[in-house]
Amino acid sequence: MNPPSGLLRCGRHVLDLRRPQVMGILNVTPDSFSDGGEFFSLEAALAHARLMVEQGAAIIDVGGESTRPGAVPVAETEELRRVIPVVEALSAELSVPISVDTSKPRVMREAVAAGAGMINDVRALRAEGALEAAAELGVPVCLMHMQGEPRTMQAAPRYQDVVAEVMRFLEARVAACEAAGIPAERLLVDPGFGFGKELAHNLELMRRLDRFQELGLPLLVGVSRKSMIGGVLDVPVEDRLYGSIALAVLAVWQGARLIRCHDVRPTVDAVRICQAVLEGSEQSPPRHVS
Ligand code: 7PM
Repeated sequence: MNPPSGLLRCGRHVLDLRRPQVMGILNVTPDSFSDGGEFFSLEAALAHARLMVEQGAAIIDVGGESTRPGAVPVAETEELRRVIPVVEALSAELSVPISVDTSKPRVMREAVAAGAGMINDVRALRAEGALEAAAELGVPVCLMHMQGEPRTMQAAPRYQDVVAEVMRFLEARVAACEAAGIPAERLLVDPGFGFGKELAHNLELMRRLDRFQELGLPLLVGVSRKSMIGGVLDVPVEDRLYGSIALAVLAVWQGARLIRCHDVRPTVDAVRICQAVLEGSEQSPPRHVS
């Protein structure tokens, strides 16, 4: 893992993963943060990021490519146009690091130049030139498992043993990173809930999540509002908060160190309660009183 320290240097910030933390999601796709009409509002996106930090997010994940099942790829120039102004504005003002949710080497480079302190890649640096870019940039990288590509990944995902196969994939990507000059101390791993997985696969990954601790790297988990909650509860995306919290607790209980989510305040409370039980005491001071 990153012990001995548990501290991850993200550019000019340090992310403390000695205890589990929350990553707030900031989507900068055209369907988010409308200006009241059909245009994306930079101010609305910035205000939402500020709110998530006030609510206890330890890092903000900025993404301009929709990786939703069935989504079509976004052109590089369009992704840059969406992401870079937001990264630039946020990194200048926030007290927490920014991660950039991208698979494109040029977006990684320009985002880090604009102040991003981490790369979150759902393709685990498999794109042409991505390993080299990440090695050069020197920031931490989250390697996520996905079977297939977003456009088609939910068509017929198949596994013999989903946990073993996801583990083997992540081990191979960690090895590829090390060979490219990215030390393990700079890596996080993520089983990629919902990315080329059916409900039963997602449930099994969560049931056996503790196995991923064997990799010895900090584990990131993203389950917020995902279809596996809809699959169990049969509720639409706007009614998935309680299911998201339940999954976040199961993940932290089994060793996850970073929970990627939309609803930061309730997730931070749940993570802190879970951690208090794991530790036997609540050590951090109250965040808000009344
Ligand atoms: C629609 C459906 C839009 C799903 C966006 C999504 C993860 C991630 C995403 C994750 C890491 C979402 C996903 N999910 N990065 N990016 N891990 N590391 O639910 O699980 O946000 S996009």
